[in-house]
Amino acid sequence: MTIENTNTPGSTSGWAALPWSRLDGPVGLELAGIDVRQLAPEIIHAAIAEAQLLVFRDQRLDPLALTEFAARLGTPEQYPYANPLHDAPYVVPIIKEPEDRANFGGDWHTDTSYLEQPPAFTLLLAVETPPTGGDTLFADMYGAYAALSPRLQEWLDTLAARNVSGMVHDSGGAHAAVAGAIRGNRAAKAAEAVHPVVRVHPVTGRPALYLSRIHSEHFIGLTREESVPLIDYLQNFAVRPERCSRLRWAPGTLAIWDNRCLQHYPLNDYHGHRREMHRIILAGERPRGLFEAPRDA
Ligand SMILES: O=C(O)CCC(=O)C(=O)O
Ligand SMILES: [Fe+2]
Repeated sequence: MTIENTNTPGSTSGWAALPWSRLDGPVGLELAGIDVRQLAPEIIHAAIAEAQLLVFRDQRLDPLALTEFAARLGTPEQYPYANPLHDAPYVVPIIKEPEDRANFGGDWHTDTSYLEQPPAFTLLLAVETPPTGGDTLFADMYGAYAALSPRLQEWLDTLAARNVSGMVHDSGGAHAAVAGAIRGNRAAKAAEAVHPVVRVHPVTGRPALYLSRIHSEHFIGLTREESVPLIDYLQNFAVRPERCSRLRWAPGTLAIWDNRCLQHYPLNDYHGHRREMHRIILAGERPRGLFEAPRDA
């Protein structure tokens, strides 16, 4: 079914007038029976601001159509650590073959937080899915921050963390095996960036926890040894089950998520089966904290 959209762009009634349901859990909105290309970008942006994650089913988007749709929502960027499709330079195939063991992004994270301007949104389209398994979990980083004690919040508000690509992408990195599975680009330059640990969302103005165990190396002004227990604590706290929604994919499922207020975790529970996704990232801004935390050391 195609829906002719006559809603006022940007108003809540824009998406609220569509057939929507919440995912089980605190984040995510599924919009049923819609060809995403019929929706005004303003409606999609308003819905993501509300729900952090949008899910559409049964989308028929070849790589070119996916790119065209993405370019209406934002500015597609090339992802430096994996090779795109030949004829669609912004579309990265994320493939796990039956014989592969590791999966791409296989731990809790927010995308590419070691860049000065990490992507605001990631679009992921399921092309082939295993008979069971291969779901992706999403955790609410507004909720994680809000659930911390006020005195810890106050301290974290002043902290910045150094986020480093090498913790994942170096040959000795935690996820080195994955690079093979996605035909990774080992020649990509190492990247690192210092970002506030509490990030103010540029659209909603809400504070969200912004760090991850696989990217955050240490807090500025603390040693790695001092930082690790706190990073571990915050990572585990952030992704407690009550903060998670779970997305079950099928071919044609398209997810669009906001990296500024979510973490995600693709489950690796389908060995022996193939899973293929097409991925595009959209440019974001430099993360802003509640105030300008120190960015050196
Ligand atoms: O395969 C997935 O479900 C998500 C992989 C991932 O982390 C990403 O595409 O950023
Ligand atoms: Fe990811």
